[in-house]
Amino acid sequence: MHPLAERIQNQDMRALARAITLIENDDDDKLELMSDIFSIQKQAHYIGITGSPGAGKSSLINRLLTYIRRLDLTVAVIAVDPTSPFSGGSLLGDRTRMNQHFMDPGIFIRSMATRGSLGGLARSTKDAIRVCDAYGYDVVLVETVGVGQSELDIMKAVDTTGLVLTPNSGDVLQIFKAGIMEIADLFIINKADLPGVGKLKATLEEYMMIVQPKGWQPPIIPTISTENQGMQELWEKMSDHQTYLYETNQGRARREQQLKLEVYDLIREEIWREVRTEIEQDQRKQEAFHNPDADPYQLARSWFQNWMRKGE
Ligand SMILES: Nc1nc2c(ncn2[C@@H]2O[C@H](COP(=O)(O)OP(=O)(O)OP(=O)(O)O)[C@@H](O)[C@H]2O)c(=O)[nH]1
Ligand SMILES: [Mg+2]
Repeated sequence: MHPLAERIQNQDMRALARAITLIENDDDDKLELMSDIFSIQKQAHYIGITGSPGAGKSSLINRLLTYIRRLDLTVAVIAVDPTSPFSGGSLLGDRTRMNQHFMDPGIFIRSMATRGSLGGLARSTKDAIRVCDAYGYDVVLVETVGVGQSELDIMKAVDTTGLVLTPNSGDVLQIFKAGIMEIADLFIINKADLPGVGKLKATLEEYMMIVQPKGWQPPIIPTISTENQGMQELWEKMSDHQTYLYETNQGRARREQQLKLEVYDLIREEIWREVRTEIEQDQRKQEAFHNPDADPYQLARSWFQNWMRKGE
């Protein structure tokens, strides 16, 4: 077993942090580590919290953490790419908001910024979630700003996705266009102290009438993070969704689909890693890039076939 995996199994928090760094850096022994991590995987509930910048995701998570801890469950929080231009410097804000939790050994908080990695942001995040799971956390919460494809992909890798909306912000249409509505398992109307809650609720209900989801009906939960309101209902609905996933055929089908996508992704990453390494180490191939008239289709095809033949 990979030494880091063994230490993580023994709840060594420094090993946990090291492993996530190794994942971020796309280290050579990442796959070996992850395979070992997978073999010690526990049964954490993976929860994604997404929504527009400033919707109150971090404030909400902060309150939820307190609530979950009172139930004697342990929690890891992964804040994805908080330095992106979309959420400008909110890590500092998150630190202040979640500060009270830093001394609690039942809570682990970590941010990730891994745009450059081979498998992409979603891949690295999923690996980081698994490492937290192997460590033994009961719940793994992931915060992302719901823009871009990679954020969408992250949400496909968790069990339960909560979409945070705010009344009167007019972000529903944008979120709708970005395809985020479809992946939401829970609609959270945060800042429910502001006017417009009823209207937003009606819009969401209308939306659900049109799409008519089979099986799970996403509940609409109003919350006021600043006043610590709605956390009990939110947590209950999250738990209900986890039960749904494990006890129904639709839930099982969804997990099977996730497994398939993940295997495809990993194969793609593996092939790309190998082919790219070979091309980068081949002087003659590198020279071919200097020719401005080179046919990219022809190069890609012949080099790929080249690489395939080598494996025979
Ligand atoms: N009125 C009101 N304000 C809130 C509520 N929840 C959060 N806020 C405020 O909204 C602002 C943004 O909160 P954050 O928790 O940083 O939002 P976020 O979604 O994590 O933001 P990013 O990570 O930057 O995308 C802060 O000023 C919060 O105090 C709420 O329920 N009601
Ligand atoms: Mg935040």
